Amino acid sequence: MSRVRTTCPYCGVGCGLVAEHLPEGGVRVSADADHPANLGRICVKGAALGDTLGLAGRQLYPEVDGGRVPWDAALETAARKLQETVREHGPQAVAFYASGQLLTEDYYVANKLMKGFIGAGNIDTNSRLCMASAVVGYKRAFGADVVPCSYRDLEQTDLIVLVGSNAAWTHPVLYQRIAQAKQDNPALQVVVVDPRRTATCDIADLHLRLAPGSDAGLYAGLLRAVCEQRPLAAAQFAGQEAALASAQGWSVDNVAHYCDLDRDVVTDFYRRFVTAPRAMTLYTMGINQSSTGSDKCNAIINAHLASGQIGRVGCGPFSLTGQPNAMGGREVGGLANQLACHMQFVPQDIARLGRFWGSERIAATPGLMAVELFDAIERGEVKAVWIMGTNPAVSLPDSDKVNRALAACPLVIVSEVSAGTDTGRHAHICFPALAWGEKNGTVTNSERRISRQRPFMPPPGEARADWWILAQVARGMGYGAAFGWQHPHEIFCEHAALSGFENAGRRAFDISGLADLTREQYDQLSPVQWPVNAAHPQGSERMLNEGRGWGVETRLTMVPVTPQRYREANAPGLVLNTGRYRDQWHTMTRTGTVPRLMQHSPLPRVAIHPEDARRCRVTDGQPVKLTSPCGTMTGFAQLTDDQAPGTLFAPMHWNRQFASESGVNSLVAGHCDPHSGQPESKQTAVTLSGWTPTWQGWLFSREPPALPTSISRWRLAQAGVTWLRLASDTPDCGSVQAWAAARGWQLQVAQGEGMCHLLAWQQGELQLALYVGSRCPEVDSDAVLAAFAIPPADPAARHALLAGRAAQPAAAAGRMVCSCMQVGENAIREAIEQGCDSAAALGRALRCGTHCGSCIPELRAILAQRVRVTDRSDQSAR
Ligand SMILES: Nc1nc2c(c(=O)[nH]1)N[C@H]1C(S)=C(S)[C@@H](COP(=O)(O)OP(=O)(O)OC[C@H]3O[C@@H](n4cnc5c(=O)[nH]c(N)nc54)[C@H](O)[C@@H]3O)O[C@H]1N2
Ligand SMILES: Nc1nc2c(c(=O)[nH]1)N[C@H]1C(S)=C(S)[C@@H](COP(=O)(O)OP(=O)(O)OC[C@H]3O[C@@H](n4cnc5c(=O)[nH]c(N)nc54)[C@H](O)[C@@H]3O)O[C@H]1N2
Ligand code: SF4
Ligand SMILES: [Mo]
Repeated sequence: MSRVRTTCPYCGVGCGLVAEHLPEGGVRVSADADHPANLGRICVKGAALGDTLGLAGRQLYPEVDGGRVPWDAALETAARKLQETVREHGPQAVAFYASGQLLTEDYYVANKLMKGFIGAGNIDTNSRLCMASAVVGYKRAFGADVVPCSYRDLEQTDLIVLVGSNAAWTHPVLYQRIAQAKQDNPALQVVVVDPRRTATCDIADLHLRLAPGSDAGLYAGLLRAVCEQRPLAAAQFAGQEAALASAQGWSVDNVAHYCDLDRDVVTDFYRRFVTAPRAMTLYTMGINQSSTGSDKCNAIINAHLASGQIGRVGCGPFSLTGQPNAMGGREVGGLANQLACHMQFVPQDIARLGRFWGSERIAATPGLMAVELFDAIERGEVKAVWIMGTNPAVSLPDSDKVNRALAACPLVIVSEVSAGTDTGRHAHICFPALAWGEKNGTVTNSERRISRQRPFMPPPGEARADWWILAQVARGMGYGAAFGWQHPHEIFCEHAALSGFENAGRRAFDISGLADLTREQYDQLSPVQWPVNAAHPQGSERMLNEGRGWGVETRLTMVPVTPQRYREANAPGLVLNTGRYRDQWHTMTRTGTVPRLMQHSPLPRVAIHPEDARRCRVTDGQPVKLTSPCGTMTGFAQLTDDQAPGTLFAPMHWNRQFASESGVNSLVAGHCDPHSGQPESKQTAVTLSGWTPTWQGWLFSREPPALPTSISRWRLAQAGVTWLRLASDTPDCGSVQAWAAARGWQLQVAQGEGMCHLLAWQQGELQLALYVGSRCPEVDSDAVLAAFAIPPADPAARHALLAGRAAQPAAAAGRMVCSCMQVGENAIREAIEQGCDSAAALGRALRCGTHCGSCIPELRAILAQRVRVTDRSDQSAR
């Protein structure tokens, strides 16, 4: 049984994992106890990686115009068409749109081809939607994109402020580290700043439930509070006077008003920060995804600079990266407004890069950033786009427009691991890429730590590494000499050499210490934090030591900030916040097909405060429609006071393969930050209305059914059986019945006032089961799914199945809470009834929460509800 140490392909925590082939087949994925990012921890998505390795749904061979072609033909077509576009319309008519899920080696090659040889700046990345504002924040403050902190700081601090981060679900292993640190040191305080009450609040000493988009006001007030306590010496930082002046008006009263917080809560937060010996702010999408995200980042950094909470152990403004290699993208120059290895669009750097790459065609000006890029495609200015490792048809704002732009673009090339994605459907040329477990290279996590992703599976079908595909096309375009690598190790060494090339301490990103690795050393590379160079041969845990700059020419800078909430703050309607579910990854192309990961939140829910629901006459679980000037989406109402009145939350995940109209980005306008180009994905003004479809219900089918577009549908994951939630305003559901009848299947129908149940049989095997009504019928889905494998034996059992029940009903599991140990809400409530009074007790009784621990906040929430109910019944007894 071979064991391969590798790195997780999901979030930017960058956990070390161990993959083992099991003798009975399959792969077990577990935590690497020795990796410094996770020290033996793992989360539910990481633990379920073994279930994502199947080849169903994979893109396994190259295609041109929808037909399978040999590799040579696909590569030749791509190279020729790109060359033609450049020849006829110039290099600016070509663009690449890449991803923080590519390996550093892939990314380096993509950037080199576009900026070095095609000669335009037009390579941007989904990281534009993710951490572009964080990059601007760091560059303005430190003169370079330098993350000053390390995960080890989390165990050596006194205060952790999580701002706009739901780490319990999105950086689960870091969250577990914080939870453990707090258990080991009860003096460690945790503050959560988020307009929603989230699972992350479970360990919070204080939750600031501020008004959406008001964070810059909160931090401007903090800067003022810090300086009142500890005035700054004159000219300690560049820009200091202007920054302090901009914070002057932010008294506690003004902050409380602006952020819609209690005065006492604001004072409490400021007191904790000002008195903490060591403090960290961890921030993610609630800050970055804003039309003023860069300023919000600098508002946070300003407070850290002024308080001296920076460049020391346990201190600092720490931007957590989302994707496994968002950081690698920043290093290789994957963003359109930077050059490779932290070089800038300035004459010296352009010339330097030309010398190193041996090219006279280096892009002279920044290229188009993501949202602008797709606008330029729509206008017909960009005529050829190569999309790799990202699904912009789902994830970019104003996605209906993005789809229109791609549909009209003369040349769309897509490198993908999944077949038939929403973006892939627009492709003229489709390249099959290697997936996690097959590909080979490096990634960099949030704390600048470079780790190896190592292959443990053979390449399937004709899939090839992204770097290889790019290099072949580059050769086809005539740039062969610069793209001649045989192995990712050679690319990595070139990248490392470039980072040190004529650097002399002027560029923070320097891994020249790794430029001479042998293939064997590269294969064995231990996780290491950059910079790695002659001065720091073992890497660097922390940058900006003692609050000084990171290199020879840096001066730390404070940036004046004028707080602004969000672009549509004055538009009528409710404000829609969007983000992540615990068990799904982005546009679901990989996690959506894993039943275990689908159980926690099988449908896209729109979280609504009960007051708003009452006003809009929406009931819990009801289908709802959201509308904005850009488009519409449908989801299912989830009434909860975790949501503040006036606000909604919907997941970003659902694509068109999983739902006919549940993409949130159909609603989101592409308002971008003027400095970073990052779109405001967190605040969109929308109107909400309840939808009472004429009929709705469930369809289970062995064969994917052909349904008319008038029926809205949501797919739930189940291997072998298509399982759909349906809703429609068409008069009846006759089209499904007609479809089944046309196949000559034997139909068993129960029809009544406002309901129709239908089973279709062929030679004793269940082919299809439909349960619909004017209200959504309750159906025991486990029983129905089981009947596809083992048909019910007797008429009574068939009758029960027609009613949507099992012949002998088993105890229903209820909503799945612990995906790892498969423990549902009903069993948890039962165990609480029996006396379990803590998450630990539940773990002992049912094993829930004992594997990855991601569900512990929910276990505690169910326990807390139970306590509240008991309190209330005690009171009524009195
Ligand atoms: N399970 C899971 N984990 C993931 C991912 C995934 O798809 N699924 N994706 C990864 C990626 S790429 C990323 S970028 C990260 C994102 O990680 P996070 O940023 O933690 O995730 P989000 O859910 O996008 O948003 C975080 C929080 O911002 C809050 N927020 C919204 N508006 C505001 C505001 O105005 N102020 C403040 N303070 N907060 C606000 C939201 O309510 C939400 O709770 O997750 C990574 N991890
Ligand atoms: N409304 C709203 N929109 C958002 C966000 C939000 O919070 N709200 N968050 C934004 C953020 S932070 C992010 S990071 C983006 C993410 O958005 P996307 O990047 O569009 O999401 P993914 O589903 O991860 O898309 C990655 C695609 O690459 C494929 N893939 C995986 N590995 C490889 C590989 O090695 N090679 C190749 N060639 N392909 C591969 C996958 O099958 C998948 O189709 O979404 C952004 N959009
Ligand atoms: S925390 Fe992130 S990196 Fe670690 S196992 Fe989970 S998804 Fe993977
Ligand atoms: Mo992200």
